[in-house]
Formats: sequence, C-alpha cells, structure tokens
Amino acid sequence: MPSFASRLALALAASVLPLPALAHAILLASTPAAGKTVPAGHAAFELRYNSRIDRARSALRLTGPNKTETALPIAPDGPPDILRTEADLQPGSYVLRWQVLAVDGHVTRGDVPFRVLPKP
Ligand SMILES: [Cu+2]
Repeated sequence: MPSFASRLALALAASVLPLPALAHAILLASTPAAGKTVPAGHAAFELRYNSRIDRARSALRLTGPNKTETALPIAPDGPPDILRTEADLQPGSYVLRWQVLAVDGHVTRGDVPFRVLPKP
C-alpha cells in the first residue's frame, strides 16, 4: 500500500506533466497564410493543426471589407487535423477567425488576416 505522500506525488505528477498526445490545437499552416494576398473570386481555405479537430464543435468565421461576419461551413470530409472551407471574395481586407475543439477537450482560437486583390 503506497503512502499518502507517494500517492499525492503521483497525482500531482499526473496533473502537471504534459501529455504530447493530448495537446490542444495549434495552427501549423493555413491557406491563405496570414498576411498573404489572394485574387478575388472563389477561394478555398485550408487550416492544418497539430492534432485532430472535433469539426462539429469548431467554427470558422470570415470578416470582410464590409465588416460583417459570416459563418463558413466546415467541410465534413478530409484528414482529421485539417479544416477546409470556401467562400467567394471581393477585393479588400479579411480576417478568417477560427475556433476549434481538440481531442483533449480544450478550445483554442486565432485569426488569419489576409487581403484580396482585384482580378488582373
Ligand atoms: Cu489542451
């Protein structure tokens, strides 16, 4: 029978040690990348994370030049660490706002700002 002290030490270690397999979601790459420009028209978005994402409990929102925020549908298929969506874009400044639930139950969020240029 382990002592109370050793059981307490084990419990503390378990609560403090990070578990890499259960990391919450960090954005590794995006299309478009933050700060980049894309041509006006139909655009495909892709966000790649370091862990699996619960799509049903995640959201993508796009704010454009007219400052209104639009919820973008997350494509239901594809790799579990990648979110895909699409939108039709007019020239101007945009922010793609993501909020995702990772497999460890933690929600993370962030912004991908980009610019849309008129078609040449
Ligand atoms: Cu986490």
